[in-house]
Amino acid sequence: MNKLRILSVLLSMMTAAVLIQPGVSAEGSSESTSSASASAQNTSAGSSNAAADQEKTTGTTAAKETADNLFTVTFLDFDGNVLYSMDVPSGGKIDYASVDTSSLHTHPDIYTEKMFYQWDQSPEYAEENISIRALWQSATILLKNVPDKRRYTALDGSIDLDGLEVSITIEKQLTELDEDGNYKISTTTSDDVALSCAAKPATVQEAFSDGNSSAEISIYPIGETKPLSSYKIYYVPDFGDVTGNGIVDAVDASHLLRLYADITEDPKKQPDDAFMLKGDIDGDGKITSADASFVLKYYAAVSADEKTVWDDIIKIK
Ligand SMILES: [Ca+2]
Repeated sequence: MNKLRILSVLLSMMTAAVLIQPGVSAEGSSESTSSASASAQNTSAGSSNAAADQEKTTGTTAAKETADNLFTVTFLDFDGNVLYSMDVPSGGKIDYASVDTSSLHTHPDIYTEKMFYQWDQSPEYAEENISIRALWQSATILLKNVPDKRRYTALDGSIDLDGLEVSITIEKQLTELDEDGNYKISTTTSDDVALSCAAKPATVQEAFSDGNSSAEISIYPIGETKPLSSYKIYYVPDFGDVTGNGIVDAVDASHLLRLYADITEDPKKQPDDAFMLKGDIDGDGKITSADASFVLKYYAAVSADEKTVWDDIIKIK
């Protein structure tokens, strides 16, 4: 049912807001039920004959005998098709609460939830035959940015969600019409829902537990079973060791500088992806002197304190 709990929560909050409006409220409607049937009984009591039959007859059937005083209230779905109709005695309260709008609750796709929002009009009493149309509200969750960090140099810690951007757009059909005669739509977007998401696997250890050097991380709204999106991360234990001799030192820095000069001269010398994972230190997609500088910085820091890790030098992406 609830594919996207965040959406459901938001939508139910909005629905609660709608429900306290006069004429649409559940309380108001239950009042209207008793008032309508009271009015139906009054009608039958008012007819001069059949006083004896009256006791055996329900208020509703009694009302139907006086068809002149009965109005049809037709409830339409979002597309204008009949959802439900009821006969209400003239002047009787319209029982909005008896209209089941649950069939209007759909998931057009896994990112979107659509449901009943309000009626285009909500007269309290039946004074004519009337069609009342359902207006919708929808919530769409959108992943704008996956987390920044793609490369991990150690197997400890959690998957870093920094940079994750998720937004929820809420659209509501209003009762007012635009110039073309369509219901106006209000749109609000909320961007502060990134904290409602979780990564699976959640830790670096788990992600690379199969021994591979790349892994797929999925982003889920918390409590949901369908991911919003997924992205690839890499385990790069030899980060910065571009010469591949097991240590990161000044030789790696000069190797990067030489490569930078070579690429500048001949762009075809662009290194492969595997090299870029460990050599493009700042993650800008290019090998430049900046990468060489970071390697030197790391080398100097490790020489001074062997506990230095790459994340002390630069936030690796
Ligand atoms: Ca770079």
